[in-house]
Amino acid sequence: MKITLHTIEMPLKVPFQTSYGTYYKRESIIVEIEDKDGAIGWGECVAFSEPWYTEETIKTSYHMLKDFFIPHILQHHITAPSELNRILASYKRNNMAKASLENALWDLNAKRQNNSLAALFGGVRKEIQVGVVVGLGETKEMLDQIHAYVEEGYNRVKVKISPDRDYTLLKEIRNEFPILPLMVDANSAYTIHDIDQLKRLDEFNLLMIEQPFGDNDFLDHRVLQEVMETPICLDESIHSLEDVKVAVALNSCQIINIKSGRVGGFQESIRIHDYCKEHNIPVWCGGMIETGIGRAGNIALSSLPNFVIPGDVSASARHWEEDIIYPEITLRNGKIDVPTSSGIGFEVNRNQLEKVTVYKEIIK
Ligand code: OSB
Ligand code: MG
Repeated sequence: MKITLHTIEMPLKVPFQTSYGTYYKRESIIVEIEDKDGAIGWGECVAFSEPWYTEETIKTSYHMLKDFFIPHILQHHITAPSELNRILASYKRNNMAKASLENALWDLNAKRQNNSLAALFGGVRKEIQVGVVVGLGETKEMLDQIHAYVEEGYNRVKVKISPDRDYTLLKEIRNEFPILPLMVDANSAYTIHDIDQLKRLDEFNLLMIEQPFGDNDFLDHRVLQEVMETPICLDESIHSLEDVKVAVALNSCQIINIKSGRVGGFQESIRIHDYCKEHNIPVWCGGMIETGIGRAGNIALSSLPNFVIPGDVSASARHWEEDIIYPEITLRNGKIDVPTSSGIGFEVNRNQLEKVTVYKEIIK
């Protein structure tokens, strides 16, 4: 097995502002695994350049992959993706680095079996409903963006909020879009002291509010959910099935956002999906401003039965002038087709990958 890490850098079409700060470009690590027969699997590390969303960064992930995870799997000849998370459990956390490797192994295994990733996961949908995220900005700009996305066919819009941009902004959005399926994401910008301010958002008939409080604040989220009608969805709080069990037991939320990077790979994502299905907790697939490689995995995951809410799985053109896969991901009647060809179901555009690569290394 030969494993290559491609560190890439892609400019975002439009800077993306969250309550953490503004993302101008996307640095990312693309993991390429080639087996002895020349079959190739692809994975994408979704850590960001700064440790805002979780503690991982592109550099810490690179260190984990190069110095621990890849040497470990090469030395022990590990090829089964479903086993990887358990095998690497003695290395603490660093879930995004683990996921990039595991997900590449899933793609490789699917291709070896000539099966699609969605089929391997037990997916049931031929197409998935999709949503899109609008970052913070001038209200007028945000309204224009929402108009354009609704026009393109997106059937759910998520808007980033923060304590100084919530009620008035949502009032204006609701005036223009009274029945649009709308939700908000606070990215941990509030604390328990803001409960009264958050309760006012109930009047906007939001699908959910995502991660109002910090990632460890299971108890505070429970207190908020007791007094707020809008369902709470947890994103940053969920790193494993264990976290989901705590959230469900405490009634900290009613909905879970699954991101394979945050939970350490597709296998843990499927376990969470299954648990939530059993406990009547709807799930949806989050986004990490991925290239088409990461997004392709998100599409396959979203084909599972309990992904009942449109996710942040937008088209290639949402963030990129040119994606590194072909065909690019596009909407058809507000939906994305789940590929049936083998693996992630898209080809990697080697030319484009080379163009955006800043550093390439084979790890032994
Ligand atoms: O909370 O979902 C989030 C982007 C950066 C950091 C956190 C989040 C996001 C998104 C994803 O909202 C948007 C996308 O992938 O298009
Ligand atoms: Mg979020």
